Amino acid sequence: MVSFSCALLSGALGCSSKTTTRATPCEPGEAQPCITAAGCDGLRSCNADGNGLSGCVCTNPGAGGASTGGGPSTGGSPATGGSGNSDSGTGSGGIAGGAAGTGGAAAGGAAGEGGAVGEGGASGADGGAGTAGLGGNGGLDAGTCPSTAGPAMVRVPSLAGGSYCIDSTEVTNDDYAAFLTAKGADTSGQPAVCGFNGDYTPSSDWPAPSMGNLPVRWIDWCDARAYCEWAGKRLCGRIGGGPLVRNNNETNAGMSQWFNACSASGTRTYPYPGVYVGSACNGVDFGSGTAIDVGQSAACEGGFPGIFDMSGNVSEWLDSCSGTAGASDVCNLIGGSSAVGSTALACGSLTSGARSQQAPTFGLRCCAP
Ligand SMILES: [Ca+2]
Ligand SMILES: [Ca+2]
Repeated sequence: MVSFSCALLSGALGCSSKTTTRATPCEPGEAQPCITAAGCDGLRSCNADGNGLSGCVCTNPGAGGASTGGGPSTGGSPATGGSGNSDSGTGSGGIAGGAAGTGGAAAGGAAGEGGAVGEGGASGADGGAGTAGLGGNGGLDAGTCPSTAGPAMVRVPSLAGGSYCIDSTEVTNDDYAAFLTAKGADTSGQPAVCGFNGDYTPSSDWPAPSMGNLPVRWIDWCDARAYCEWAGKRLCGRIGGGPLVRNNNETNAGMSQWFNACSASGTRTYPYPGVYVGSACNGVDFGSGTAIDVGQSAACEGGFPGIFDMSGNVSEWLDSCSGTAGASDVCNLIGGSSAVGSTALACGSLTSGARSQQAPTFGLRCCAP
């Protein structure tokens, strides 16, 4: 048997591991570019058993969803479309579109970007006979996101085929003030690593009158964790549950909730398509010099629709720490802040602080579940 490295060929030819000697067709969890007739830009991931690839997760809205049916066209009937629900993200119409797609070319719909915001129905209506079933999403139907407190959440697809929720914006001063009001002086119920944390109050610029929509800053890791828990959410961590492994999988789109959302499942360097745009998100080239109201820059949207300021404004705490000693553990933040430039504003840009550290560029957003 011939064995050769195909690392350099993987993008173009679909080589999916370091050698050709494997018995299985792909490596579980790995991502490969989509190649579809419907112009889908995105990725498909290897199934958990390594015996095949999932449907494509398209990141360009025009392409709708990706294939669950696959296979060559046999002239299927038009997709019937349907109604997507932009509030619940259930994308029921997307399912109809995807079903029609199975009769068409290899482009029917598992988890399309349209589905992420419940627009699957609209995309489904575009599916024509014998072409591609431009369905929305059948994969993002796992219910509504928590909405009891904090920013509205957006449901995004994971490469493994499921989905989860992430706050649409950084947590604001108003959001955080509600948490402090509800908690009062009660800091009980924290994990042992946060035993040092006897106060949830930001260490500077607080109270913050007339700055309600600015992102909360000057909070330590334990404050961020406690806020998310209070809001019925959690600090963004590993897809499927639990923390990330610090400096290991925080920028792996198949594992990291935050990075998958920012990078549109690993297909973008920044939350917006293409190369760095200094005027898009609030970094040093944006010109504000400090944090701005969350969602203020409409150009700083993505990697999935309805999510803002993943790049810049404030760096965001992750559930990713060096150990369990407590205050001295080092924990990572991601996405850069108003104080940094192009490279440090990428989705995969990590910074760090002690678990107890509070700084003017340290903020958060939450994920669920
Ligand atoms: Ca604190
Ligand atoms: Ca940010």
